[in-house]
Amino acid sequence: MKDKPIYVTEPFLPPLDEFTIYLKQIWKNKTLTNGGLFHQQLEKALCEYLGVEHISLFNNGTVGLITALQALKIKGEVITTPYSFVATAHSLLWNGIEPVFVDIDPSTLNLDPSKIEAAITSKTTAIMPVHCYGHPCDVEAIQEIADRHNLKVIYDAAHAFGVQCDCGSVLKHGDLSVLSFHATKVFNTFEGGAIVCPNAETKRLIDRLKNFGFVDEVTVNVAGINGKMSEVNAAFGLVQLNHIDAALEGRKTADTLYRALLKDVMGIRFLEGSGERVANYSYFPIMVESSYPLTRDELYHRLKQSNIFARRYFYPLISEFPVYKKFPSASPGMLPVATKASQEVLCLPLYSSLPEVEQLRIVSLIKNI
Ligand code: T4K
Repeated sequence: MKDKPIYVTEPFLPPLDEFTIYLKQIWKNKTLTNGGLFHQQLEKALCEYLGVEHISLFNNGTVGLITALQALKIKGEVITTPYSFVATAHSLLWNGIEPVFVDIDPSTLNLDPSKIEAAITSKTTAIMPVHCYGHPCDVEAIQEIADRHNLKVIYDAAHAFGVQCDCGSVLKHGDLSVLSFHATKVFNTFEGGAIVCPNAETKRLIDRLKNFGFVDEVTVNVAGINGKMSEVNAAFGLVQLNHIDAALEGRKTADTLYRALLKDVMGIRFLEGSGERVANYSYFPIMVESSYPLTRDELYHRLKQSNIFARRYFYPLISEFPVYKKFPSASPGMLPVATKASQEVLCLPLYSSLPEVEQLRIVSLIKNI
């Protein structure tokens, strides 16, 4: 008999009866969406939990990214990383912006600040870095470059729920930060996302943009979109927030165990922990190097045969997809670190309810090749 399938992640589900209480309330109130009570409560609760001042909820992270670019009126070229989920660059194309791919830092797999300046042209208007796997970017170096060249910074913070840096929440950096609350994320609302805004005025603009541009019942002053989060999603977020610390603790335990078990395996390297900075343990990427007896893809398939569904996040690179290949900055020769990382990376299953016995099984498969 085959072992039970283990996926790269499993959504964190709080007790169902706690959610039912909220659903009954929705049935009673009959407000299903358009900024209802739970929407307002979740915005407030998230500001408190994350340590930020203004949040605008969205129906998913991708629409959040698209709207963030609209809010800042970004045009021309934007410098970004090829080592991310494709939604990062798609948000640029949907705004008619050319993505300019810049290589990543081998130790963090985030955009390498030392390579940014060489990619700036007269058309560059912004930088869109990603806090990949929840590891904070070098926010100070990026801001310094942005200030020097008068560029905006929009962080794709899809992986960075709850991540701290030396000066508090990493989400406070840049002009805007965009979170994803997709089912596969540390904190989820089934589908969902949010933009962290620096002030009330920007939040008001973004709130309008996500509601078709309505100022009031009869006034529309910008071409907005429908990016609203429903009451059901917001209610789920509120329930989940009550249990998020336990979920993060479960992830931390699993992360620690992997690190201990895999530390001396020849040819398997993993990223350093975030040190003093607080991580959220959202992924557990390993790099399968040439000294390991199998290639990354062979290991991926070998695990699959044993019903372990690890994932190659992020392979292929965004710059390798046909829709992006045409851009000059997509040339693999200019992206050696990202290319190597995408060929070596394998994200092992990591979630709060991952049983220790399954982790032991995964590690013994990796060790006993
Ligand atoms: N920026 C970055 C850096 C991102 O990583 C993402 C999304 C975005 C922007 C866009 O944010 P959103 O618009 O999505 O809010 C997944 C997610 O769909 C995507 O949200 C995520 N990043 C990306 C990294 O991963 P897939 O295609 O790999 O997901 P899928 O359906 O294969 O799920 C992976 C595993 O999770 C499944 O094998 C089983 C488990 N799973 C999944 C779902 C959906 C469940 O157990 N239950 C579920 O409901 O993209």
